[in-house]
Amino acid sequence: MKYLAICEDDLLFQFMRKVATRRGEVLFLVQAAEVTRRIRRHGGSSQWGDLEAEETYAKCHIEQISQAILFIREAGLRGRVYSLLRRLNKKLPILSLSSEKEAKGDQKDPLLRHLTLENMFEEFCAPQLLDAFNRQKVERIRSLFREKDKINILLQHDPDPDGIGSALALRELLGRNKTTTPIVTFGEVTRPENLAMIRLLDIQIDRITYEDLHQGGSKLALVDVQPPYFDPPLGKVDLVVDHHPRRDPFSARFTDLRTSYGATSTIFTEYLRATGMEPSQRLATALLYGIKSDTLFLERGSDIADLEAFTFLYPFASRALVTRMERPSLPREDLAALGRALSRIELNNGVAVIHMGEVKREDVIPQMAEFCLQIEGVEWGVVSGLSGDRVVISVRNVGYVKSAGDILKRLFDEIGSAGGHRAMAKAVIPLERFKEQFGEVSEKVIREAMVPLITQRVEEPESA
Ligand SMILES: [Mn+2]
Repeated sequence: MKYLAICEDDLLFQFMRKVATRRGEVLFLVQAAEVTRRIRRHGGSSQWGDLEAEETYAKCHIEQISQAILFIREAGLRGRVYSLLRRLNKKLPILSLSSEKEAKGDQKDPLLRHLTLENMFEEFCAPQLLDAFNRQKVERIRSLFREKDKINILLQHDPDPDGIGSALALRELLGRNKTTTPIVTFGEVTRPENLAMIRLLDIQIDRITYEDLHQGGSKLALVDVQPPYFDPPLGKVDLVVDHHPRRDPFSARFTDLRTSYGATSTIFTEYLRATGMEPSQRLATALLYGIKSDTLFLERGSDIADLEAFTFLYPFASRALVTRMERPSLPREDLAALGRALSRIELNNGVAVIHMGEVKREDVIPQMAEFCLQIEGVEWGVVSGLSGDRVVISVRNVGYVKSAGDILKRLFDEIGSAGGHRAMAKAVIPLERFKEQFGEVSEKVIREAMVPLITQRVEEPESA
């Protein structure tokens, strides 16, 4: 493709420099020798001459030009140059850039297109403005912390990929490491995909207590969550970057809330871009996965910004790793236990109960519970296993039934820790306590304890 850009000065060249070199050859035809020299000095190709003279276009080999771009602000001159071009080449597509919506009299020419400066501004300048905005935010974030500060990056109770990716990015933007800037939570990562993510990307998430949070004057940064989420209150918060709506008021030294965004990782991707930082494969993969999982692959509540961030990250990220996170692998050591459990699976009222015995990796338990929901007729998956000296029970259901969290709490809260929500819950009980209460750990015991509660609770709405 060969373009001829006809302009009064080198402004268009400044705009088009990158596009020009990427899209093919652009010859800038201008009126003054000085402008031609300036363009050439910056690596562009340019000629000068009288824009209204036929021989100027002969010198430019107009017959070899595939498209002309007109950028002449003076309407009279623009009209005359357009007419001349059209006379010289009837088939030449012409793009006319002007501040007016459309010049009169040209509407009949199907090979003439108008683009207003307004549109150009949007195309060329809007990303720049956003970059400047983001750069300013990053400067502000960097100024919040002194070199000797320890910073805790706090995530919600069950950290998800968006929070984890954002935390990594914040640490990167600050040029810090996991010792001075740990990623912390009061809870723990439980979902198999998220466990796969931190394992595959080697991300450390530490459990912290309220007492330790501000210990030694540590600073506090919240990503993908806001202070009112926490109870008891957190005390002094230095930074909040999030995309959830602000439900309750809070104060922090720095806040960047973008509620139209589908993911906090999108905000951090923009920060990185604006500062010209190329993300490592690890960071790009984490952010990409954060955006992908928070927006259900750019469907739910996503914004054009999410799509742009995703597109930016994609070449840096590892698709193979993302695939492995989405389909967490089952450890070979635990396959035998799984196989045995599956072969004798029994269903009572849509409840599948499996006891896996000892497992090498605890996350196979929730993975298995989730898998149960794929079995025909199953509405509840209850899977238990022994991990060290703890009994771990994971429950999943199809969602429109009574709360899994409530049931586990009722059964096990006294002797261990139990909780979760409607569709997903977990209990962890010290083996000794479990034995004191139930005698032994077996499928039968767990089935007898749980199934009545589940079925009773499921039937409640009907009798009500
Ligand atoms: Mn999020």
